[in-house]
Amino acid sequence: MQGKIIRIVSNQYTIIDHKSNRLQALAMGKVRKQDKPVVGDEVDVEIYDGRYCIEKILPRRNRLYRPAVANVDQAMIVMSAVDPVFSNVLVDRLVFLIEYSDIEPLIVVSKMDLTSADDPVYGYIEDYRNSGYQVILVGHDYELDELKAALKDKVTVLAGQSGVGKSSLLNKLDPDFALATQEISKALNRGKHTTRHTELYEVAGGWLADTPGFSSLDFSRIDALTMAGKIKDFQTAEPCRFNDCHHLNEPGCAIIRGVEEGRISKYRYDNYVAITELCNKKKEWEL
Ligand SMILES: Nc1nc2c(ncn2[C@@H]2O[C@H](COP(=O)(O)OP(=O)(O)OP(=O)(O)O)[C@@H](O)[C@H]2O)c(=O)[nH]1
Ligand SMILES: [Mg+2]
Ligand SMILES: [Zn+2]
Repeated sequence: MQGKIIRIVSNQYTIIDHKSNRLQALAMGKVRKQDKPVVGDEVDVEIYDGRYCIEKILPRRNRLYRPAVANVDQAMIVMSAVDPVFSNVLVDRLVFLIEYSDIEPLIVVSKMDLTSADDPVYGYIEDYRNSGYQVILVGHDYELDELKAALKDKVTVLAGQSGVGKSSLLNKLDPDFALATQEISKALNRGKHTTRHTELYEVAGGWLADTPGFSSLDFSRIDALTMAGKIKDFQTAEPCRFNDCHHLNEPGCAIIRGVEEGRISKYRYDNYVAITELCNKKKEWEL
């Protein structure tokens, strides 16, 4: 049978099958030797001697290392409208890293209750929507229906700087989830050996990783050309005729023309240019 790993504690794997049954399994030695299973992995499970055993990891669509999660559908970027003030630079750093990892970004703007009608955040929200990103607004007295619909049936990781309201949002989405993650961080802080523990929690009919990701914002191992190829608005614009174009100052570049003609946002293009300076500093395998 097949299922998804949602929790790993040493060699004990909690797997949920397609009928939402939870079962406890062990990993066969050969599976652990290849590439250790991580939460989010889809696996084949067999019964040996009356015990469930993971026989095989199915091919991964993508994989994150911090937190270790496979087959991630989307990363929810939480950015507050104010306090701290909305930063398109930070949003784009996250968006570009997330798209580079073959994961769909979902932008959630929090603390919208603290904005007045003329807040510049409304312009940014429109720009990101025009660029092809889903942007959901939340705050005190905001309905969470749209966010819940976006989380349903998806594996989601969280991203966003401190103080933007990630915990408050989770607490509102599902008080049980917030409690569960609090208990875990307490338990982990108690011992000296704070083992890394990532778990997928069922929230709004989907799966949410309990540890936020993309906190390092390190572009040094990222190939700028590959990154450019995955940025949403760089793809929807008429494609660049140079397949090795970095879209920086190449004459005849379609992206630069898109910026000049207003189809691609100037500040988002500038964010891209600034980030390319941080790329390709280290080889993928260097530590
Ligand atoms: N007005 C308003 N305040 C909010 C909202 N969401 C969060 N806050 C406040 O913002 C502060 C930070 O919220 P947290 O949920 O702790 O932020 P966090 O992203 O979890 O921060 P870290 O755990 O440090 O990463 C708290 O004082 C919250 O009460 C909101 O939608 N509206
Ligand atoms: Mg928090
Ligand atoms: Zn180009």
